[in-house]
Formats: sequence, C-alpha cells, structure tokens
Amino acid sequence: MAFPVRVESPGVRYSPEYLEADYTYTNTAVRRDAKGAYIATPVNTKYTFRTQRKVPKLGVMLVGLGGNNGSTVTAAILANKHRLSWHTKEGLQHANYLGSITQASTVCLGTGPEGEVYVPLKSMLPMVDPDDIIIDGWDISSLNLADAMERAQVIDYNLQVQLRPYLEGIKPRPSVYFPDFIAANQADRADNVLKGTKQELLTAIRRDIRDFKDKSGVDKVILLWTANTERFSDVIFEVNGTAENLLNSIKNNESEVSPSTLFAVASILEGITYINGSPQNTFVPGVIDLAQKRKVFIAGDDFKSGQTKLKSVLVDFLVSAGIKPVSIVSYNHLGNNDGKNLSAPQTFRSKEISKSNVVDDMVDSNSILYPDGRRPDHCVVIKYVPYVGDSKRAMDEYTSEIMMGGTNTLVIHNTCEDSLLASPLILDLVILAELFERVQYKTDADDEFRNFNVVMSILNYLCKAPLVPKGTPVVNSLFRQRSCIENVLRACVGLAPINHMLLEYKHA
Ligand code: NAI
Ligand code: DG6
Repeated sequence: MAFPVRVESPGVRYSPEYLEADYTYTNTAVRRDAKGAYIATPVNTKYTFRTQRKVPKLGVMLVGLGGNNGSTVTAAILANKHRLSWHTKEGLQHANYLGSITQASTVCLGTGPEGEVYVPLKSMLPMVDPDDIIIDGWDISSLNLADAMERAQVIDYNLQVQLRPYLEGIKPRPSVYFPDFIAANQADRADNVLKGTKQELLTAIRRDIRDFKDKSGVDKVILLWTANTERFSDVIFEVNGTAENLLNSIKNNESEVSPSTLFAVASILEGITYINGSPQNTFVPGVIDLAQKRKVFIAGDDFKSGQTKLKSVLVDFLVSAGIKPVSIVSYNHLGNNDGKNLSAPQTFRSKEISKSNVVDDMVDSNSILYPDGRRPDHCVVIKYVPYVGDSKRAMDEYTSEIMMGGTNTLVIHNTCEDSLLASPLILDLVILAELFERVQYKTDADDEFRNFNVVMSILNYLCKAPLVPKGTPVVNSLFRQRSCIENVLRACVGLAPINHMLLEYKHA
C-alpha cells in the first residue's frame, strides 16, 4: 500500500482543493569576463506551486489501439484491475506494473531515525491509478482487442484466456490511413479506415473524442500515438509552418499533412493533451504553434524503452567518467509488426534519426574529450526477422579511448519483449501528463498562477527524441531526466531537491 506523503512546513498549505507550496529555486548564472574566466553567481527565484488535489477519472485514447503496444497496455491494465494471476512454466505469475516509474519505482523522501526513507514515486502527489484508466482508440485494423492481443503474441496464453471476455468487446474506431506515410507492407491490415477529405477526417476524429468522453463518463481525456512509425513530413512554411497555414492545408486536403499530425490537431482543437510515442515529426511547427495558441499540452517523441534507454545511461557514465566513446554501433532485429513497418527505408529513417541523436548532449558537455566537437561514429541498424516476434534482440558495441592510448570495448546483448517495456512507459506518460496538467506555479514576477510550457519537457525521461520548448537545452541523460521528474515533484510539495550530498553523515 502506498501511503501519501504529507509535508509539515510553514511554506506548505493544504486546502480541500489545492496543495500550495512555497519554493526557492536556486540556479547558477554563468558569464565570462574579459580574460575568459568563468564568473558564476548564485540566483534564487521564489516560486509557489499549486496542485489540484482531486484526481480525475482519466480516459486515454490510443491511436494504434490494436497494435502490440495498444493491446498489451490494455491487457495489462485489465489484468491488474481484476487482480488476475496465471500459471506459466515457471510458476504462478501475478499481474503487475514493473517498468513503470510511477508504479514500481521509489524516491528518497529524506532521512529518518533508521537512515534514508524511500517512498513510492506515486505517493509524492495525488496521481491517477492505472487500474482506473479507461482505454479507447483507433486502429486501421479492425480486430477486436482479444484477437489483437492474440495476434501480438506478447501476453502468456493462460492470461489471454482470462482476458478474452474483457477484451473482445473492445473494437478500435476506424482510423485515418494515408498509405504513403507508412510502409506498403501495412496495407493488408488496413480494413478499418475512415473515408473523406482531410477536413472531414479531422471532424470525424474530433467527433470520436467527444463521443468517448460523453459515453465513458471520464472527466479528462489524453490522446497518445502508438500507431505505426510514419515517414517524416516535409516541413514547408506555407503548408505547416504556422497554425493558420496548417489548418488551411487541412482544408485544402494538402497531401503532406500526415495522419499523426491530423490526430494532433484534432486533439489540440478539443483541448486535449497529445503525446507522440513514435519518432516521426508529427509536431511540425504549425502543430506547436497551434498548441501554444490553444494552450494545450503536447509531448514526445518516441518511447525510450530499451536499447536507447541503456545508451543514455552508458554514454553518460563513460563521458562523465572522463572516458571517450569514439564508436557506438547498435544492431537490433525484431519480428513484430513494428519491425515489419520499419523495414521500409523511409520509416526506418525516422527511427534512425530518433535513435541517433540520443548521445549529443552528453558528448557536447565535455570539451576536454571532444575539443573539436567531432562526435563519436554512431551507427543504427534495424532488421526485420519475423521468427523472433515481439522479442527484440539488441546488440551494442561501445568503443572508447581510455588512458595512454588504451581502448575499452563494451558489448551488450539485450533480449526482451518490446511491448512489455513500452506499455509501462505509456502509463507513465499519461499519468504524469495528467498530473502536470493540474500543477500551476507563479514566481514573484507573476500576478496569477500559470501552467507549465505547453511542450511538456518534464516527460523527456520517457522519450528517445525529447521535444523541448524553443531555446531549451535537450537533455538525454537518463538520470538527469529522472532527477528532473523527482525534483519537480519535490518542489510541488515544497521540498528541496535531492542533492545526494548526505552531509549529515559526513560530520567528524
Ligand atoms: P504495431 O505495429 O504492433 O502497432 C501499431 C498499430 O498502429 C497497428 O495495429 C496498426 O494497424 C496501427 N496503425 C497504423 N497506422 C494507423 C493510423 N493511421 N491510425 C490508427 N492506427 C494505425 O507497433 P507497436 O509495437 O505497438 O509500436 C507502436 C509504435 O510505438 C511504433 O511506432 C513503434 O516504433 C513505437 N515504439 C515502440 C516501442 C516498443 O518498445 N514497443 C518503443 C518505442 C517506440
Ligand atoms: C527496433 O528498433 C524497433 C523500435 O521500435 C524499437 O524497438 C523501439 O523504438 C525501442 O527502441 P529502444 O532503442 O528504446 O529500445
């Protein structure tokens, strides 16, 4: 059982509606003097954070509901909600949410008489319980979710049998299918397709969102794309460079508006947070502009689930240890429908871009190792091997220069079900996005409380290619990203960041 955290401090106020916390954000401003020396000055900014305490009933609409991730996350929610257990060859297995930071990780709250006290991350602030999430969504494939789960070959058979009655009544809504944006090999599953102009399709998606909200009785909806990886859209100012141009392009049935961009626009026009779990550039400038104008949150891109997650730990470790990675080669093969779709060059290219930029910030942070800014060689290979199904194999070789001309080579082999890594991320994304919709802040310079930036970069921990507000540094390092989540949660309850100094134990 997760007991909630309650903070006792003069700067923290609980009312039935809100939790308000005064907080001093300490930063360091740096400049260089005429001789080139770095001049660092501490800067304190006073914040007040205000969090709505009532947790809404949350509905999540997945684009790609009938895919491996869509069917697996739905199955996992229902298995947990109904406390299902099943026999495997290893013994009795119970439903759980391993792999979710909100559900299965802890944070250090502080120190007690017996040392450090760890609490579940979800007990820091009131958050949606994943068991209570209502799922709906779209797919270009008409299979009901029980059959989709069977097709995915992810969930153990004995659990599939128990879940079938809950899942067979869930049928994805027909979706938008523009064959040019995904691999041609997806055509044979596209039997559940909306017809019409782009403007009519936009209206249909918006109608679906309202229909779901009305019929399910949820208080709030979040949309998340976990459909096929699309090719990148061309970014052309007249087509998608501003909100106005993009809306006009939709009216004019412009070919370069992708299905995912249509979903994002529909979501924003309905005032609903949109999250992109795939690598394509759904968030063309016109979408970001529209989100800013309508004050609707967006987040993405591409779930950071396995190989890339480890990469963003390993390269951070190497570079911060003063070891110089010079070559990173990442192979993977998988046999699920995602792998099949990525076997086309244009969709592979989207994934290649997303997987490749992940080391940039760490490399750029160390000018001792990389004085000329030349980055390590970085190669990403993905192959479709149907036999292995959802059990993705990832092999990585990291070669680094060490002291006095030495070479350090690390080789990693990772085998695991891709969708069982991605599903908990989907839950974290929607749970944290919902929470941060309820958080507002003001500084001394503000008269009124305001929301965080519409580009919800606090979710970057969960994303391979983090979308950030213009001018914001991109952080890929996994532990820096996690610290951000942990410390923003602490700020919201008026607690100082975790600094790992443990000074209280260092007294003589
Ligand atoms: P999947 O191929 O099993 O599922 C995608 C589903 O989307 C399919 O059922 C397909 O019919 C449907 N679809 C395609 N276009 C659609 C459209 N326009 N509207 C509605 N539905 C549409 O793939 P999977 O494994 O579930 O992955 C989903 C996405 O998540 C992919 O883009 C993948 O690259 C991305 N991803 C997956 C990760 C993982 O670990 N499984 C990690 C990172 C990203
Ligand atoms: C093969 O790379 C398929 C992809 O969809 C990945 O499995 C997915 O993006 C997860 O990637 P990673 O690098 O986070 O394990």
